[in-house]
Amino acid sequence: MTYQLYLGNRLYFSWSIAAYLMFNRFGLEDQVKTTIFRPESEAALRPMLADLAPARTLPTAITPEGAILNDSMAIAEELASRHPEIAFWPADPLARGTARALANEMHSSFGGLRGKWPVNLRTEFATVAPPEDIVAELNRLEEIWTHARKVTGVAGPWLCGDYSLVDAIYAPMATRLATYGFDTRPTTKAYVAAHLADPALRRWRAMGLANEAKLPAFEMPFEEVSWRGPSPMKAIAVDAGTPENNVCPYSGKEITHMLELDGRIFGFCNAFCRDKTLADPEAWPKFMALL
Ligand SMILES: N[C@@H](CCC(=O)N[C@@H](CS)C(=O)NCC(=O)O)C(=O)O
Repeated sequence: MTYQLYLGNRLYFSWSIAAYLMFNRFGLEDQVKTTIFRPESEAALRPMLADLAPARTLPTAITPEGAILNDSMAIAEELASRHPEIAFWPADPLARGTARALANEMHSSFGGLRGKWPVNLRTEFATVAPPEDIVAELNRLEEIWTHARKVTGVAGPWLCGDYSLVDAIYAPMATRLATYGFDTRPTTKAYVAAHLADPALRRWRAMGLANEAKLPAFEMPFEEVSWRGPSPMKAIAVDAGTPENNVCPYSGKEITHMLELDGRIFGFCNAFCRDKTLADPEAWPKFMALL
């Protein structure tokens, strides 16, 4: 069974992050073929999607039968119906209802944050004082995230127990709050930190850093500061040396590109495999197994 998944530039497209996580955080990565669109601006996207009609936005997923799911919640609910063996939603009815309520609120609300404070996985900015309309949305997020944790009694990092669709839906909001330093409220702070440390999100960001251009139309004119998530291990690209491994840890193919980490050299089958690893070595279990 293969799904086609169409997403936007990994650094800037918010709902695309959630859709990527819906497949890759829940073990469906082998059942999905992903295509990334890279418009210079959001306005330039529509003509690029002509072949996906009636879809006009990203993400869009196409089921094996050809149903076009051009909405994040449709993708979420369709995956949950099609894969009852996967815990997309919590099994407990109280947690499941709470998760669904919060996921749908994300989808229908927070227009101020979504409209004016674009997702940016490339960098973080010096803390910006949130304007008045945004303060109300930040307070609302703190309220509903605290509520979800309280009613479901969770001790772990996620909203309603184990990581579920509600967490995938809020992942781009969490990174957005980190990007502008809006993550000051206590529940928000801990929840944002959990997302920034999440290996699946770290892999998405690492692929973005490796493969996506900096696009002025998606950037804000603020001072850049270091990433608020875990600092990546320091590795550098090298042209010479003898790698410890014989084949690429991801593809098993012949080595053409190399990096150095802690004085040790490792090889990969192309620049992308090398560069996504350079961006965040710890995010890649197959590389870490090698290390
Ligand atoms: N309702 C859609 C919204 C998706 C959406 O607005 N995507 C933006 C990019 S993050 C987009 O495609 N914008 C281009 C446009 O509206 O023309 C969903 O939940 O997936």
